Amino acid sequence: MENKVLYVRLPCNPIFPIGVVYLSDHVHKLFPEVEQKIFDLGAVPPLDYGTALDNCIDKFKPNLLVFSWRDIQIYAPVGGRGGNPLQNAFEFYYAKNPLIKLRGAVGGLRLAVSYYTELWRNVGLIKQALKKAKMYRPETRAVVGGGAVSVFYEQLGRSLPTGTIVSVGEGEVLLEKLIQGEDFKDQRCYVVGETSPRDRLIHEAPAPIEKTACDYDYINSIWPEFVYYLQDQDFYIGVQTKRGCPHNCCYCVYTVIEGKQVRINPADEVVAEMKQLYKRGIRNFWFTDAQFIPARKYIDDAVELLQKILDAGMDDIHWAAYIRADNLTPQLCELMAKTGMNYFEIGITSGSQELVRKMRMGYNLRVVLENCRDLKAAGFNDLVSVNYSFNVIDETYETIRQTIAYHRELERIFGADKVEPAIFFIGLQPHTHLEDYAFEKDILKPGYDPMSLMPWTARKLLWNPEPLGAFFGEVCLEAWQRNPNDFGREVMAILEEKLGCAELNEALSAPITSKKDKKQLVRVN
Ligand code: B12
Ligand code: SF4
Repeated sequence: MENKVLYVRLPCNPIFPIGVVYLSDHVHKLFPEVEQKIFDLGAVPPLDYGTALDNCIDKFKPNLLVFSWRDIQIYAPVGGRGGNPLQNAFEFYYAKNPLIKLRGAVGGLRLAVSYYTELWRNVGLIKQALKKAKMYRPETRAVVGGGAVSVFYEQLGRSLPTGTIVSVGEGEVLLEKLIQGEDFKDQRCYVVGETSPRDRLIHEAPAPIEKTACDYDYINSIWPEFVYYLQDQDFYIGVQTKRGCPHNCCYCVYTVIEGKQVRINPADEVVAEMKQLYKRGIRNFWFTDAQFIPARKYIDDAVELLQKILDAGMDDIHWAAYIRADNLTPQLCELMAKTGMNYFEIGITSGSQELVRKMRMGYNLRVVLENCRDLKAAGFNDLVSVNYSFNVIDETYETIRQTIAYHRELERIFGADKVEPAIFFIGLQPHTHLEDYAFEKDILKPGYDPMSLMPWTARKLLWNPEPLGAFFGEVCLEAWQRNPNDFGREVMAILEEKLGCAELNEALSAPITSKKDKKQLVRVN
């Protein structure tokens, strides 16, 4: 019997399901005879998930179920699906007022319930779909992948049905092999109940495939609900321009999952893909790369792409991306402004060069400032989100003062209303340098469950260790109390009131003082 592939994007906030779109496009280009369908639970009301999925399987009768699971970790300084997770956790851990502590406990409990409910619900949907599909085609297989699965592949396998294939990273080649009925053991995956994840599976390099423009006419034919995402004029549709990141930031696992080898999608193909969306009325694009300009050697590729976007006549678009602002030139800045970049996120994590070095981020903060000045001079006048994560490694009152000095300088460059400090606390992820550090410092023991939301584990995973943990806890609580709608700026203001602000030059210099520092630097290089 012929192969029929059903892509199920598991429930998610309304983010364009670019992962399943690219996978189905890839499969179609290789096997045009294979019938495919995309079913996006992100566009279905929660009460209808089960019935809608059953109906879809009844009609389509697939023999390969491809489940895409995007996100699991919910710690963010913003309202999440079950409330504001960071606020609840901090109220519970740090509030002195017993009523606020109680509110945090109740909120935290609500959150934990919603977190575990979501996990169980997604696993339940996978089981339900597999059972249903097997009624029509007993040979049906389920394969799960996506961002969340790539991070938590070892843990998620425990609750999935026997025989489910759990995939890490890009899924194109694995799907090719499954469709051809070939052996797929060499792929970055394992089969629940049959094989265990290989040691260092996550560190294996992804397959070097060259991406071509996604064929959106075809996508529309297998996913009629696609138009749902075209209706909202403010919506940013994902377009990937490259894969991989050569950096080593201590808390990031994506440099491993996507690999350190940067693979550029040809600019003509990216533009051809954007043009199809443009013709359908899309004017907002999110370049979903881990980093849009991962290193200086990719500046020319970014220039080529942006120039080709202009040449294609798409001069009324907006775009956003994660930008390593240490890799800009005046020419690139000009193109960025001209092509309509109206939002970007810089993840410098700290404004102290010394800490940036210790966290292995590879940023030169002085260069970032110079480039930001170029960007402003080129006419960029929109919003910049600067991601800070306090208290990652060796934070002191002095390094906090330096971060404030750095942030104030960014405000002088772009305007205080244009620079949004996004205060994140790192959610510890497996297979990162930070996890090794936590083992070394005895903060976590090998074998801990990185997905646990039990208060005693979550307290360690939501990275805010003592001696400064309680201090940051109190600062954040005060910020939520004073101005919950402008949390990041309020945190900066309170920190400055309490600690003052360093000289900018202190923030930008990172003296190597000890042997230990030197050793660390060698390891970074
Ligand atoms: C760009 C991005 C964003 C942008 C998205 C913009 C947009 N309009 O698309 C923004 C900034 C908005 C964002 C926000 C968030 N993000 Co984000 N984001 C990313 C990033 C960098 C790229 C995602 C992407 O689109 N990649 C390109 C597409 C093509 O790849 P893909 O979807 O992963 O699909 C490929 C593979 O995963 C695989 N695959 C996918 N599905 C399947 C299924 C099967 C069966 C198989 C075999 C393979 C497979 O094949 C696909 C093609 O190669 C990733 C990290 C990363 N480098 O991937 C984090 C990431 C997805 N984000 C993450 C998170 C947590 C969030 C937030 C929830 C953060 C927060 N706490 O607020 C928010 C909220 C998102 C929401 N749902 O509301 C996590 C999710 C995992 C987790 N820890 O739970 C990631 C993985 C980062 C991380 N390391 O933790 N994000
Ligand atoms: S630059 Fe970004 S994607 Fe690359 S390793 Fe650092 S945090 Fe990860």
